Amino acid sequence: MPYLSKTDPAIADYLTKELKRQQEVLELIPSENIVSRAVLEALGSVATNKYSEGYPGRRYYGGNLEIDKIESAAIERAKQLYGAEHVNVQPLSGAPANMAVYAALLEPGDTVLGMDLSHGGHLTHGHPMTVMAKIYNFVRYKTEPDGTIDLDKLRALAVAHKPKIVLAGFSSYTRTIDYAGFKSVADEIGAITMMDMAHIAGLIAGKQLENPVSLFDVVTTTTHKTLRGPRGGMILAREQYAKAIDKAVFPGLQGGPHENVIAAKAVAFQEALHPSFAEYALQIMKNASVLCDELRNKGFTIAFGATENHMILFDAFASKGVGGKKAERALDEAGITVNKNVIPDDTRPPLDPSGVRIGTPALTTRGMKEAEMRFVADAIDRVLNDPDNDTVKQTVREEVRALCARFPIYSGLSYV
Ligand code: DSN
Repeated sequence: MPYLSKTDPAIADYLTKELKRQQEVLELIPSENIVSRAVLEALGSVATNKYSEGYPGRRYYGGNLEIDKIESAAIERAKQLYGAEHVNVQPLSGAPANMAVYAALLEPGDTVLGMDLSHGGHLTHGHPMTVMAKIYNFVRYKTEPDGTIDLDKLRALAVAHKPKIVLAGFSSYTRTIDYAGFKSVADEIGAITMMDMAHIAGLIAGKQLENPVSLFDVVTTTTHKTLRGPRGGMILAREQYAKAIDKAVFPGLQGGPHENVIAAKAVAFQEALHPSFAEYALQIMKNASVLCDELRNKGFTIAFGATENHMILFDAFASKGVGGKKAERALDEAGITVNKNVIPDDTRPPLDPSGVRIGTPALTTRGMKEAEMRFVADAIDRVLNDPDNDTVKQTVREEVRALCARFPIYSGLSYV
């Protein structure tokens, strides 16, 4: 990239260092991944220059002939991937996608039944700090001590509060969801079913987890987690909700869509349609299962009891007497990137919670398998047994660097 380093050496330098960081650390944040060079190319393409308010064939700007083809390809590929009746690829990310669904299907004051944040739900599922919680009435369900969701308790809440939407989905829950059970609860009270599959969209596309699209009315997602596309959002819905959802996205909430991102979504969807993506999704889950077992064997307390997806949440404070904030920093210093996270009904503050959330999508993209997961569990254990010990962190750092060199990413990519 000779242009950037000439015109803006400061940004080129930051990007060079960020590239090196990504190449040399173990990326364990479960909502992050490593996109292909083709996705990067589409993101950095000339489509970034174009305004295209509206939808393919119905734009408020001229010059959208090719952009229409790009957005239509993204829509068609997503439909094929998930068997959806209607797809909107314009949401800028997951939160805007969820907001658009609420705006499309609810009136202010209507009730949504969603998952409590500390039990795995997302901020946009009703956390009191969000704007959505000021507009709509969120009632929140929790998980059981064994990590499951009790459908009888869900039903009791639904009957008592009559939500207009029953919302499944999560950002830190590690078990599977009984979609048929959720739907039967929603059907009993005539509610709309909505699933936020952001975390597991790639595992569903890769046919390793059940696809909620045919059963649920509306499904939202991001495109950058297990699905391994650009940062962005998407809504899949039954045809009967198509018009309302499209109107809520534009002009309801957003202006011009980011067509370079939509081009990159199309590229990622094509990659996910390839049979090799199913192998990738399967390996993500095998890796998570081994990592979880290894950590449990080393005495880590696993929240929700197990993992049935790509993600593991462990109680660092109960396991090692180390709070999430300190654990995150110590692991960072050892070249292992994780994020601190609340555990169910956490009594510690959100910025220094008890938990640490990890996942295997990025390591699996690098080609790492079960043997490498055993090393990762051991490295995490060594660091958290002695988080102030610089020698341990330095030793792990060197081992991590050597491991990453065996599984290179973005070879040849340069910003100078
Ligand atoms: N912030 C995302 C995550 O890390 O899971 C959810 O939106």
